Amino acid sequence: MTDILKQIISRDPWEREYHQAVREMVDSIGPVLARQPHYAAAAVLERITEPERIVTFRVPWVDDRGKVCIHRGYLVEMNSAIGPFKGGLRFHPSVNQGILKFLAFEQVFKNALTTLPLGGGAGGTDFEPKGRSDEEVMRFCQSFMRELYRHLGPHTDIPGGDIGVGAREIGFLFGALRKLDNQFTGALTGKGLQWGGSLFRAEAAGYGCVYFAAEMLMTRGMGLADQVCLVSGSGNVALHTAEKLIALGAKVVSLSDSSGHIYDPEGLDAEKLQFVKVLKNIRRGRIREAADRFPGISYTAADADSEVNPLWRHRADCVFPCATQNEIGEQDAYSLINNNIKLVCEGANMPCTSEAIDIFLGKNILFAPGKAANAGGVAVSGLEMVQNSMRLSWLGSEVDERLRIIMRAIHNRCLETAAAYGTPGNYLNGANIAAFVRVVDAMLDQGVV
Ligand code: NDP
Ligand code: 2IT
Repeated sequence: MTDILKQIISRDPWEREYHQAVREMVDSIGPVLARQPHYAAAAVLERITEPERIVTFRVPWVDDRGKVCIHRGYLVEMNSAIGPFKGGLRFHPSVNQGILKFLAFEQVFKNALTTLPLGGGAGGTDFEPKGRSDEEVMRFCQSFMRELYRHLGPHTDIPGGDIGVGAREIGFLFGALRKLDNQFTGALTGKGLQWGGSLFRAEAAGYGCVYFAAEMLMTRGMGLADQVCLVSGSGNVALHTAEKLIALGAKVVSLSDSSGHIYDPEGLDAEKLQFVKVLKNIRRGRIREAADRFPGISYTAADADSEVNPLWRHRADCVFPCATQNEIGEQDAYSLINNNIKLVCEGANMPCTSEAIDIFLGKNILFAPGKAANAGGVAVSGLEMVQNSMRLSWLGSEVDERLRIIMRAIHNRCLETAAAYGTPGNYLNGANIAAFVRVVDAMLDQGVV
């Protein structure tokens, strides 16, 4: 194990997801450190793995029954060498400092790949919006923002959405921020279209992920039409990934939530997808209800004791994990390989374990790491910031075209960098190295700060 990993693990032994994210980066950048001896002399790894700032704070609020509830809020400001801190806010009971450090670390490099001037961060809380009334979510968001607002600003830190933070939460957070700041600065992204949001921001992570997959398939003379696709999750990223796949003629046979998955051998169509969108975004129901509604769809409950997640047992050509971290483990990867998959494109952040990735790369499967494949979300957040600065809104077609250009540029950058460092076709190394070099060079230009 490298010295930097030993140091990180001994300092914060419980931050497993953070160790995993750092290990994945360190495993890729050996050739860079060998070619650039001044990096090690300048202690770049020690510097880049230590957040610039972490804030933790109490979030007190009162639920609908009058009970006082206390949650913990976090803001991890990881690196602002190439721009103000930017990353998602996650509201989920599993949130802790290690998870947000992993997300913020990934975000630093993802944002560097977009070519936009965005630093990296992440924030969130262990509050669970699921099952709460709109009024409870509003009171929680207002309390959360009462502390967070002092750290935000259009040139300082501009959070966006992530798990558990969608249009509703961004609305309540923005209302609170505007009231506290007494300014309409747009220091949150994912805003509503009538109050500073960008067309295609909601779609961007999912659509961008599919654009990336299409580019990868093209390198092997294939397209997405008729490819059988497994998609996990049924949130923002999953549903827009499915939507674009269907639009491009692929056959999407699954969606999931943390309780289980649905399987549709015929492939979801626009009507079924629309049902799921309303179910998840408006009725806030569970994915199981899609199987109750459509006779051709079956539902299988998640099974924590099973070695292989039943979702990853289905036959498919392309796999889009779009739910959460570490949802594809070693045995899941073997199951997918045995079913002859061709491509794994990470819509979520770090959904594949290191063991699973090694299996995919060992079998020469097209594998796209999340920091490249799902960068479309934050890229369009960056475009939302540009539109806010100019006080105008671009047409949807304009934003979508920029998204396509950005995803193609990231794809090509990954491929070129992978080849330049002796691992042609390895998108993981390409993404990690290209992003690392951009951030580190900016840090070195700016001295020891
Ligand atoms: P949402 O909250 O919209 O959806 C999350 C989905 O994942 C839900 O279906 C949820 O099911 C499921 N899920 C959450 N936690 C778990 C878990 N522990 N086990 C199984 N399923 C789970 O989030 P997003 O779609 O925004 O985010 C999904 C992933 O994409 C995350 O990794 C996020 O970091 C990443 N991402 C998000 C971007 C964005 O712009 N929103 C951009 C780029 C990446 P349930 O309802 O049961 O919890
Ligand atoms: O993981 C991610 O890139 C996000 N959750 C989006 C962050 C953002 O600021 O739009």
